[in-house]
Amino acid sequence: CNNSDTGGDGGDAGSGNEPIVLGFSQVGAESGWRTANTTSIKESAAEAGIELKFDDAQGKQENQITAIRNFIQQKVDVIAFSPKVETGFETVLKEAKDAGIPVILTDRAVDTQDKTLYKSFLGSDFVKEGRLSGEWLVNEMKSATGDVNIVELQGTTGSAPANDRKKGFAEAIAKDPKLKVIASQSGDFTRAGGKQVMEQFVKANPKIDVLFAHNDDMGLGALEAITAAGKVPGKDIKIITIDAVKDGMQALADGKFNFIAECSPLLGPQLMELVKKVNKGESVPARIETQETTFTQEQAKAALPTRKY
Ligand code: GZL
Repeated sequence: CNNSDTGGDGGDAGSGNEPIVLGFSQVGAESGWRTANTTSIKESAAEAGIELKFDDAQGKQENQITAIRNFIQQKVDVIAFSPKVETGFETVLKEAKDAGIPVILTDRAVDTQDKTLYKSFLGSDFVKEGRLSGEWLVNEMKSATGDVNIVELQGTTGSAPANDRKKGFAEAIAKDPKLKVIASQSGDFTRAGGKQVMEQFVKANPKIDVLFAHNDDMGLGALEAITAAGKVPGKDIKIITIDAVKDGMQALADGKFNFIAECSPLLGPQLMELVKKVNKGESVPARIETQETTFTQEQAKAALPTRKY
């Protein structure tokens, strides 16, 4: 039962007999990061003995809203989800609150004033990831002469990672006026999107010195466009990405990428601990940030053999 239920048809999970029922709405399967995140959630639920109702929204916000409504109808004990975009979830979150079902946000945040609509946010500081990416570039280019032309592949339009990574990166590179973002467009966090937009960037901009991609997958897609244009990735065009999934780390180790800021998808274990606490009505931190690091080419070579995802 959830923390306000008195043993209704939500089962009496509180007595420890019935498993806790968790409804989880996932964004989709757009990237290697997302796949690793889904695996972490499913495996952790099984290990924790939590009954998981998992819905893949296939990249559509309306499917997430429908899934959350279904979870409410099914009277699950706890709802968790990764909101595709920051806005448009307030109504359904109010419905969950009115139904007495606690909600946990994972990975991405919603932009709401009403902080009572969810119990906790578990995920990364995306502004910091963007800032670390920009700081690396400022240092890398400190002795460069003349303008450094940067193109930016943004993540999904309206998503917290896209908004915040862009913000953090821009703040960091503002320290050096020769660093200029000459083009910035969403590739929707996918390889196909990264390739397609980078093809346009290369056509329209004869001098590109740096690509900043909001995730590895768009950077990997962009590699095809860069080599097709006869340029050497990692040398003619330096590439900075975020996530540090295996394929991205391999590209970094191979010298095709130059720097990656890590964003951990392994949120499952911490999520299940939060679910148990919230189900018992225990108080939990409003925000829990994951521990992350950054990688250079040499660090990627050293880390690859033991990389979990
Ligand atoms: C970040 C996550 C982003 C990843 C992308 O926490 O929301 O979505 O950086 C993924 O790879 O698609």
